[in-house]
Amino acid sequence: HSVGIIGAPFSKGQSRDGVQLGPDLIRAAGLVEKLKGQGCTVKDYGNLTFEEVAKDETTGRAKRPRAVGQANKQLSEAVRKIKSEGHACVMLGGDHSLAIGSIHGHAACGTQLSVVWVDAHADINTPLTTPTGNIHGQPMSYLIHELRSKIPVMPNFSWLKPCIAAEDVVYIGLRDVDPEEQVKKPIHLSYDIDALDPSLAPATGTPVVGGLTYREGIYITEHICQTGLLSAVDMVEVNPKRGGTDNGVRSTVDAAVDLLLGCFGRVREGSHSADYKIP
Ligand code: DIR
Ligand code: MN
Ligand code: MN
Ligand code: MN
Repeated sequence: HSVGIIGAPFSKGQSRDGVQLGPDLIRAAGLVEKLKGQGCTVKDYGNLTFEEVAKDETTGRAKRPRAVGQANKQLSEAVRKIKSEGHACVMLGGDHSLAIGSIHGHAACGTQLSVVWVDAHADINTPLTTPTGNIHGQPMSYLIHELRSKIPVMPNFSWLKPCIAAEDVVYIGLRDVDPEEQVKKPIHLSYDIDALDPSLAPATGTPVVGGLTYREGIYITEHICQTGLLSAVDMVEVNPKRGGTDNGVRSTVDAAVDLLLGCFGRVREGSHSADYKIP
């Protein structure tokens, strides 16, 4: 696998401080070295930088639309570039509003995508119906063709056009686990760490009891790897300020790294040599 990594230290799609630390934390846990150790070629494109937006009033109920729109425009362009250079793209978040730009940039390569959304939450509220106003609970609504008429005009979102068909979205982890259906299109895997059980991944802004086990969480990545169709991955919502203890933070970050390794060929049966090839 040839992997391109882009960090997006952005938190304004929700209200809790800390999730912007995710990209550097996941790197510090050895992601690049471990991917190389299992035979991947890795290019790290570094972190995006985001400018402050002075006045950012709500649109409908959606909070901080200008900051979120601008950050996702930058991310979309970065992902598009990484895909055009031939890599599987890994986007390290940051909060889940970043799936807007990540999926849009991936889709800009021209192929119809399928999206596998692994999350405790569906993240398909619209800016008018959201109960919290947080855009990390809304990204799917901006991306799906069928919901276009439900989305108002928003500042810094004019670049965004829906690019996913509703029938091409698979949800996993909505506290009702289904193995994903057969998909033939390139896969965009969007992994919210809160899909995992909080006992395993407590360092996240909105933990919900009854989540995926380590085994279930990793199984999804291994299965998707084996399809040979994985084209981009988001790993989002790791927040070291919400973990409670150092151990809680460590286990969350380690889980994020293991999920990404599973995406790119690691198998739990043990360590094969670096030149081991996924059949
Ligand atoms: C909630 C929380 N449904 C919202 N969403 C989260 O704000 O719309 N998504 N945390 O991952
Ligand atoms: Mn989410
Ligand atoms: Mn979630
Ligand atoms: Mn593979």
